[in-house]
Amino acid sequence: MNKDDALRLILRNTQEVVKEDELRALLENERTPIAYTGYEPSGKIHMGHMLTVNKLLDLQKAGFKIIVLLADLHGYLNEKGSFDDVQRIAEMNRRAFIALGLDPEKTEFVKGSSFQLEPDYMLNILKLARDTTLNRAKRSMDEISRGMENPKVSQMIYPLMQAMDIARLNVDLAVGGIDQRKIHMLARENLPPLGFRAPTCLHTPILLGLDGEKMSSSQGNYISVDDDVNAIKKKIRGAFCPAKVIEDNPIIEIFRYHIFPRFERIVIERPEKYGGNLEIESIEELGRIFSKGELHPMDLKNAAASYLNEIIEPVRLKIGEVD
Ligand code: TYR
Repeated sequence: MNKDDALRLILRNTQEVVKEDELRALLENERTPIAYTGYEPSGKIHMGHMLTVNKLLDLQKAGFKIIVLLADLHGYLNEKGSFDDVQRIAEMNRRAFIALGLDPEKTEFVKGSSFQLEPDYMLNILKLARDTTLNRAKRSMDEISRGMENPKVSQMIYPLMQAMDIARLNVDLAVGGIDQRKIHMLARENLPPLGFRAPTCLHTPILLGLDGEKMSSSQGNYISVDDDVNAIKKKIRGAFCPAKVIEDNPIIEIFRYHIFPRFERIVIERPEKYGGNLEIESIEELGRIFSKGELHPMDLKNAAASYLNEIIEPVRLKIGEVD
């Protein structure tokens, strides 16, 4: 792939890159650049996770080496379960990420606890603690942790460790949702005084839930990789999808972020009397047709459910198989 195509692929569906000239330089580099994303262990791998997984797949195609950090200790610090729980769930999550297409031959999976308790790493955390105000650490967690009215000290250590992971894993490009931005900016500023490189950062948008509200496990307003075909259909059928509106329409977002990156061309099946099947080659074309009212939300939803199932079904089956 030539550099321009690689850059275009990397920037597709992202919200922000800090900074584009640095990203360009990484592509020019002799050395294979390293990109990473970290995930707190989660009981359900869902469409939100899939968005950054899709981006890691793009980066892999563009020639990056990929590291996935299974951030078990971070989950522990952020009150996601006991230390045993988070380690166990991290292992399950590794299977789901592999099933989503991150080939274990080409992707390095690293558990946070495998290096974050080393003396050198911890000394660096303490150094970073001396350079970071409490206020900055707290603000960097605004969009990552609930309950920040009364944060624990552990949640102030969390962003320092995330920054230090970047240095320790020798990461060139830190990838995450836009909610990771403040921690990444802290890393860019506070790593260099300790003698480490400032990472380039790439942020994906945060997707809305199917009801058009924030995604939330308590609302069940998203699709996870273990949903079966009936659950997918039911959730999509109930989703918010106003006719002719493409902005903040969660079904259109599913096409943009999940379906078009995996299928070059899609077919929307419709009975002859409603115009027959529609072949669509890009999200732009879909947006034009839908906003003109030439495609009914129900037909769009049926197609979304069937393509999503096509993506998720093999994942569901594979999760049981991968070692
Ligand atoms: N902060 C990330 C999240 O919200 C998890 C993470 C942890 C990412 C450590 C990177 C990292 O080094 O899920």
